[in-house]
Amino acid sequence: MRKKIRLFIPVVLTLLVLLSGCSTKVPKYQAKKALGPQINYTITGIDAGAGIMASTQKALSAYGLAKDNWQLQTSSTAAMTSTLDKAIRHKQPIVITGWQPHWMFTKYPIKFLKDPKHVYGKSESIHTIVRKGLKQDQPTAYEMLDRFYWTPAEMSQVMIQVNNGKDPQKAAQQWLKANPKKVQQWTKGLKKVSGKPTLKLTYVAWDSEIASTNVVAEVLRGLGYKVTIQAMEMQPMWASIATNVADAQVAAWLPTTSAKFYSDYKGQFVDLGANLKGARVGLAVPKYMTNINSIEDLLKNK
Ligand code: PBE
Repeated sequence: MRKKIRLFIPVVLTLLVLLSGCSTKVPKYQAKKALGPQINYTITGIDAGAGIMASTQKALSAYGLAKDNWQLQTSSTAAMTSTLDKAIRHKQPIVITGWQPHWMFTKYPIKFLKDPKHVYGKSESIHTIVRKGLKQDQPTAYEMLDRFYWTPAEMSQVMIQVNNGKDPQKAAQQWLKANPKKVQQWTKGLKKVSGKPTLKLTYVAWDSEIASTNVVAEVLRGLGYKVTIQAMEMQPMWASIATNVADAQVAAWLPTTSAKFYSDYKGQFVDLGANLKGARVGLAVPKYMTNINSIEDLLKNK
């Protein structure tokens, strides 16, 4: 008897959890109804400091969405992608702040919304930004950083490994081992430095920047440097380069996403140009939201 009860309790509890889950479930996406009320006029965003959040605030006013009750919810990349995951499993409506390169576009069937007013810019590049004086102080590191350039597909290979749980440094080491031609391009003719000079790279812990920063750090270590990498918010990252506290960052999404910091710190850093071209930033929705293809489609009377 006792044994039976012991078995019974977990079964009942599981059923209760399942049932309560059913009753609170957000309905599936209803293509024939206005989208706003289905999701409380809410765009699911990421961390407050991100450029995509500032751009989305601009989009809210540029497209008249703010007047239409729309709001942007601050969270984090991890929280946003898990909310997206849940919505997609239940075919629920959702609007997120999305960008590429990122594994969200390979893992989930999502699409960018058209941005006819180009609030998010047409296309973004990721630039390498170094401190003033690095060229004189550490010409080898400067040269390598100046050459560093890869494609969204290459960056994604590292990002996916990290998303699958691999340690970022290990993922970077393995990628470099598998891509000797790239390493060759970035380091050809550069002599290993002696005396283990130190270098500090700063970054924001977005998946893309975790990948690129670790790859660059490993290459510089191979050239004889003692490299530390430090994650921080976007504003301190730009400040760290401007005040010579750090040597370089490879995380500047331009011309739109990091525009504020680029102009705030203008003249206090050296822009080595794009290390990746073809990045993209905007709003995104699951592909099953077939009626929603442009930011303008979020409006009530659309
Ligand atoms: N992101 C990813 C960043 C840049 C890299 C698009 C989330 C942002 O500032 O919005």
